[in-house]
Amino acid sequence: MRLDLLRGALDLTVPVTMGIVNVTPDSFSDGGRYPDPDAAVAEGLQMAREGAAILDVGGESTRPGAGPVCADEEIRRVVPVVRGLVQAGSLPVSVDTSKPEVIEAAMEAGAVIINDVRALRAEGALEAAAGCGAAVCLMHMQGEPGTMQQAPRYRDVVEEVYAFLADRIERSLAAGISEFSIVVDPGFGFGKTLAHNLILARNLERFLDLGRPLLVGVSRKSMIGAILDRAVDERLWGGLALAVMAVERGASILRVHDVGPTVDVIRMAAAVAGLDKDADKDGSNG
Ligand code: 7PM
Repeated sequence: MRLDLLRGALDLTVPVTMGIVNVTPDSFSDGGRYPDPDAAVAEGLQMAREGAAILDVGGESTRPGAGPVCADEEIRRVVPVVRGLVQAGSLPVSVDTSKPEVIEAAMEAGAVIINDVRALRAEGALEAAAGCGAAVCLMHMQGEPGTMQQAPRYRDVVEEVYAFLADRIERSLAAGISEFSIVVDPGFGFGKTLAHNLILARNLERFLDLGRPLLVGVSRKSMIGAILDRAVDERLWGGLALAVMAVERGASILRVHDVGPTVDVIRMAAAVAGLDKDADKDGSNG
């Protein structure tokens, strides 16, 4: 599988990691009002050295209960970090946003992928992404971040998420986005109970029928906390287990905080799954 970008393409024959670069208040250097773009850029470059294939910059907290951020504030947070990462070099940069103004500013600054937890449902977002030639990640979410975890309900979570993503693909194509520039994501934790998340993980292969690369974001999420009774900073191993299972079920992009460990896990899982042809041909002992 391949993902076409505005400049170049990303080979997804072997799954890759997308490193999470947060520029939200919880990641500010003073723990308060001012984001530190240099620190965020340094974090991103470290992830690049650890083997990330994409860096995902986010300025709007989608934390359950988080308040909204205006477009100007989001642009002030995100654009300096995108510029810094793009100037430093090699990796495609994606930006986590739903707002047309931010999509345009981010693409202008050199981003090539728009990762939207609202799947471009905001007024003008589809047109903005199509107009700038962005590749897009379309994610499923039930409700809005502030209230989505209050009472998630589905008749059939897999089929409802599938139908939603199929519809968002169709609308993206109609807006002029190339099919080869679309990624889909079932949106773990976004308006889902633990049971819903487990059913989605178990049935991840169903989403391959959409014909597009699958992105999975489970890194440090509450589904790991709920099963293992672990705090956020103790969820690495649970996340790595889920990474193995996601690769076995056909995921192409893993959105993670811990790039280095995830790269090792992907390489092992991909070698066994037969995705890494070089590993199969290797004549060395081992
Ligand atoms: C608080 C709660 C802070 C949740 C951050 C989050 C995804 C994403 C996020 C995902 C895609 C996190 C989430 N999650 N984009 N953005 N897929 N495509 O845990 O699963 O990172 S934010």
